[in-house]
Amino acid sequence: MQATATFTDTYVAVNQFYGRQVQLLDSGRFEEYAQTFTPDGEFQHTPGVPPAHGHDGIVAELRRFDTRFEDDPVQRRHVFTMLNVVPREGGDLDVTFYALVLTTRPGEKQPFVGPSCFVHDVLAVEDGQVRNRSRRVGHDHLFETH
Ligand code: SDN
Repeated sequence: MQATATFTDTYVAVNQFYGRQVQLLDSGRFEEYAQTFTPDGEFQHTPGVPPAHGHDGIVAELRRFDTRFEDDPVQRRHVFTMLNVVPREGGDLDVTFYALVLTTRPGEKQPFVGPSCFVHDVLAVEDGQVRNRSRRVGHDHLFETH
């Protein structure tokens, strides 16, 4: 992205970033997913689970979470929608959006849907590169306020 990026440029860049990022996550490429965060990036995917910090911490947390599917092969897809991109003074972006997790099991045409999530990201845009400084995922069924 250029220094003179319009809001439309920014919105498109954020969408493209999320498309790449979520496909890394859903294909189990956790190292590459972690690299989409800044080196000191913070990631909390579930309220009550301590946030992971840094690339190694994020990979470790995703591997830990993934062990629940060791004997239960699934294809998970995180579907992001309703992006609300709010630029901050200084160039970071506050982004809030909805995320639905679809879980499909072999031979089952109908996916399981859930959790339904409300996500708050802080994105850094540096040298045209978008990265997460932080990601906090709220789960609707826990009925917490955002
Ligand atoms: O990266 C995300 C996630 C995410 O990683 C999640 C994980 O498990 C690993 C971006 C946006 C939303 C999410 C949501 C989740 C849900 C969470 C817990 C679960 O699936 O039970």
